[in-house]
Amino acid sequence: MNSTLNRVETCAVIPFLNEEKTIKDIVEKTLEYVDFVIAIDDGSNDGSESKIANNNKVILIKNKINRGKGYSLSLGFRKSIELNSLYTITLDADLQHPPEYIPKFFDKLRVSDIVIGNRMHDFKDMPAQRILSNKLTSALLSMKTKKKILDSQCGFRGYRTKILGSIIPEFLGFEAESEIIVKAARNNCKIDFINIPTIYGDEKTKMRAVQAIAGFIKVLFV
Ligand SMILES: Nc1nc2c(ncn2[C@@H]2O[C@H](COP(=O)(O)OP(=O)(O)OP(=O)(O)O)[C@@H](O)[C@H]2O)c(=O)[nH]1
Ligand SMILES: [Mg+2]
Repeated sequence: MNSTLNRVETCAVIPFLNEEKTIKDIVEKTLEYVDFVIAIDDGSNDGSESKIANNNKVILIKNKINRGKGYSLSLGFRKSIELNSLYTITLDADLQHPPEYIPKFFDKLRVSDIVIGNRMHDFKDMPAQRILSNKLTSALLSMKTKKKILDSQCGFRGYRTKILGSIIPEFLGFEAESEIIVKAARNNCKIDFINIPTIYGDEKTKMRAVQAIAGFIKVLFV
């Protein structure tokens, strides 16, 4: 069978947990730039899912219980592979990642395997502990991968779908985003960065510091 038949060009994977204020907006805005949105409801209990309008361009995957961002990303990646897409974008559901930047990711993906959003050129609005943790984790991952990693924790990314099979995360939580970088470097993927704005509003982080640090340390040893 010719694998170019029925090719979907672009998918966006949006994992979310209790984002009832923003999920409708982010899904609708993202659909302006991609063929399909794959939204993964990771055990939300605030009715987020019901805010997503019925649309045959939205594929909703539901975890009965909360499994973690890494686990949810892996489900989204598998679905995008199954759809035979060319490019896969990931973005957060809390409106920190403006969908109007998606075309810039596609442009860069013509010459890269993975494109990661970089916020570290603009940190006036970034909380101090995030500046510190992003700088530290990026420096450690740069040493581990021997590549210049500018913003290791940014979830706004673009991937050539054909490389996703080799970087699907095994870690379940936020540390999966670091694991992906390690696997990509190991598989000689071409990793690039594009500047995106740093946006922090009144949203509350769902990241738990102790869990995130412990997870990151484990990734350093894979
Ligand atoms: N699937 C899944 N997604 C989650 C989970 N926790 C958070 N998310 C989603 O992951 C995205 C990022 O979560 P945040 O809590 O904002 O984490 P962050 O952006 O890395 O941290 P901040 O810099 O503090 O904003 C959002 O879209 C959340 O809804 C989870 O347990 N499972
Ligand atoms: Mg956030």
